[in-house]
Amino acid sequence: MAEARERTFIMVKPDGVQRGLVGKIIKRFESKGFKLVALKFTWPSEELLKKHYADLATKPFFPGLVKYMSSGPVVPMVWEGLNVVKTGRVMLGATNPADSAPGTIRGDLCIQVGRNIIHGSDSVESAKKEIGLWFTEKEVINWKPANEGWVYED
Ligand code: DAT
Ligand code: MG
Repeated sequence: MAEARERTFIMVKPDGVQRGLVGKIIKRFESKGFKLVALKFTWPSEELLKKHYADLATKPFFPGLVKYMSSGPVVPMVWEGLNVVKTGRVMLGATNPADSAPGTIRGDLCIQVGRNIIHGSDSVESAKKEIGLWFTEKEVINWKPANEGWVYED
């Protein structure tokens, strides 16, 4: 299924790591049926985060955002599957956890916008940009999970 090869960039932010939520977050994407194709544990530089959030550079919260995001290790990942960018955003919930529906990751696991534990690409285009920023081509793995035929129709 060619459409099932869409990819998104998901990252557990420093507060998600410090709070021990990495496994829980990975589990949600795994249980859904999405395929993990890249993952690392890394303490990101301010330089990388400024590139990652370049679109928000003029926002008043930008300096605080970069400081928070570079305050500890994070878990960047690439997940693959049908409509994974859009569905991934739905699974994350609204940017501000005060507006995130219960049942979403942010709705269930955090309270404030400046500590919202997880990042997810907002379009296929930004996913491509973000994946290229955080991973080399070799680090993104093409593989076929044993259960794939049971997740998708023929
Ligand atoms: P999202 O992470 O849902 O894609 P975004 O791209 O608009 O949201 O913003 C990136 C991050 O910046 C967001 O996850 C948390 C932070 N942020 C956004 N709006 C903010 C605000 N008004 N005050 C503080 N932090 C904010
Ligand atoms: Mg965003």
